[in-house]
Order: sequence, then C-alpha cells, then structure tokens
Amino acid sequence: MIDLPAFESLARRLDHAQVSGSDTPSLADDVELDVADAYAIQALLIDLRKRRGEKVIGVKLGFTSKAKMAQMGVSEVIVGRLTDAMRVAEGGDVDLRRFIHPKIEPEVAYRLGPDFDGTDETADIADCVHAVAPAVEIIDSRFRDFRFTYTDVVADNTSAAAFAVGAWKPLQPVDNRAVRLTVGGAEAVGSTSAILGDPVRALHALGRVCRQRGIALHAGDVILAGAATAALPFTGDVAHCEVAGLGTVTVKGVRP
Ligand code: 0L1
Ligand code: MG
Repeated sequence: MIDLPAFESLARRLDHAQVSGSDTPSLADDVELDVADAYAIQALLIDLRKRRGEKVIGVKLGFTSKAKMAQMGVSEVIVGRLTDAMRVAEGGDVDLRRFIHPKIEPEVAYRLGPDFDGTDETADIADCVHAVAPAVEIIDSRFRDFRFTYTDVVADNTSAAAFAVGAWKPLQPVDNRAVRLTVGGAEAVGSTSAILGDPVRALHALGRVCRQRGIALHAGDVILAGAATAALPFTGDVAHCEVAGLGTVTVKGVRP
C-alpha cells in the first residue's frame, strides 16, 4: 500500500538525484504506481523546490509526438512544472555541470494572459494564451540510462531541467512551421506539426490534464507545448533553434 510518507520518500529520492546530479534506478523497480500517484509525487517534488525558494512560472508538455506516444504505449500527453530556477535567458550560458545526461529540443512556447481556471468546464485554454515564441527545452531524466516507465517520468517532473524562450510575438497560428535545431555540428530538422499535428492541440491537451490532475495555471505562465524534433545530446557548444516566421533562440552549454 502506497501512502503519503512513501510518496514523500520517492519525491525526496528524485529531488536528491536532481540536486546532486546523480542518477537513480526506475521507481518501478521498487513500487507499483498509477498515473495519479505519479502526479502526486511530482507535486511533492515541486513543493520541495518551492521550499528552497523556487517559484513555479509555467508548465511543459511531453510525449506530444505520435512517435513518442507509440514508444511509450500511451495516448495522453504528460505535464511537468517549470520553475524560475530552470529559466535561462535568451543568448545565455547553461551550466551543464548540474545535469546528468542533458539533451535539448526545439519547442514552441505560449504565454498565458489571464489565469486558466481548470474547474470551469466552459473555459478554453486556447483563449487564454496571448503570445507565442520559439523556445528550447533542456531535458535531463534523473533515471539511470534513461530507463523509465510512464509513471516514472511523470513523477520525475517529465525530465524538465531548463528552458529558454526567444522574443514573444502576438498570438498567431504556428502550425506547419519549419524548425531547425543545431548543437555544435549536430542538426535536427522538423516541423511544428510534430506537436500533436498543431501546437494549439497541445494547449487543449494541457487543459484536459490540468482539469484531471488539479494543476493550476496563472496569468503570465509559460507553456512549453512540446518538441518539434527528437532531442539532441547537449554536451556543450552553442545550441540554436529557429522556428520559421517566429524567430530564434540560442543558448550556450558551458562547463566553467
Ligand atoms: O519534454 C518532453 O518531451 C518529455 C521528455 C521526457 C522523456 C525524456 O526524458 O526523454
Ligand atoms: Mg520538451
């Protein structure tokens, strides 16, 4: 039987892995969790970060591509929280020493105008976003050798590690835009249509998960809608992402 102290202990285990940059085996090796349990552990993990002074400033979606959903055998996106400690300024340096095995992926970001009240069945989250921007997300699974289950990755705050957002533009359709990510000499090319066919669908999927899991969204929150290509290893070097017609965002991985 999994009870609150057991959830807290699993949240502390994942928090320790993130803070110390040391990986941990799959939680599924020790306990059987369902998706509700996994979101409860994620919430406790975020509480630990808040107690250290971090502020939640948005959310991110994962498993927004058909390929990734098929690989995990699921049909719903996953949602994690973004905190201010994860934010990197556009053009800024990312200290890679704090990560375990970081990867970077090109994304589309939205910004919420008003709060989104998930308890209001008539509220449409797509009506609540007022701005859109190119973005990159750095993911860093805390699980050893990337061996994780669906519930593992939800509990692990969906591998969220860091992110950067380019210049915001007024809300506009961003479906079917060419996307290019380069990291040093490596390149990934794709399209925003890899994000559930159209990133706006990611917003609707987010609304569903927020309602179901009691995740609150607030005015000004950043929403990372999902990856437009497979992630590239981020072992250093400059990472540059361009979303056609939307703009660019650049970060530099450093080991000072
Ligand atoms: O942002 C995402 O697409 C979630 C990634 C979670 C899985 C991974 O670490 O590869
Ligand atoms: Mg992502």
